[in-house]
Amino acid sequence: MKKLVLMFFLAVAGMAVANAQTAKACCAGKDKTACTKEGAAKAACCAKADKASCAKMGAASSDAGSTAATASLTTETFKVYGNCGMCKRKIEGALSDVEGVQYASWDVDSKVMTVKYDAGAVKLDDLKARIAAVGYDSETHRAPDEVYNSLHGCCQYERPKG
Ligand SMILES: [Cu+2]
Repeated sequence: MKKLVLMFFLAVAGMAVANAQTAKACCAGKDKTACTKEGAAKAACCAKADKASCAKMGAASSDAGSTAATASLTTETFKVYGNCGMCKRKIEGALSDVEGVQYASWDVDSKVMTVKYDAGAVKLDDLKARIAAVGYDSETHRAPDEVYNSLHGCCQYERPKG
């Protein structure tokens, strides 16, 4: 129990340090994207060095930890065979814990998978292989027959030739 409390305090302290560094970069003018404030507001930011008066811009503000990753996301769309909402959960679930994947969505009607990912962390081939591993074919990656055969009856989509 004591360990948990200690970890909590360390996490809070860590966030405070990160905020202070953001404000410092802003004040020094090193990181122009780190501070949206000008003039008096910027002076207040520098004096207080807190995140409320020195905000980071855009998507970076929501998650300071992934600032670098959000800078270079690749978006790809490709067809994944499937039938229903249950398929959708499995297909998207195959990518939910993959490092580097920021977004994964499969459209039941069009069968189009859209992924946004960090190409430096994971390759499109790996993503398609993971989807195939849970039973779903794409044009380039075929699911193992035994996995396909174990899908729920309503999910056994018409497979592409091959
Ligand atoms: Cu299904």
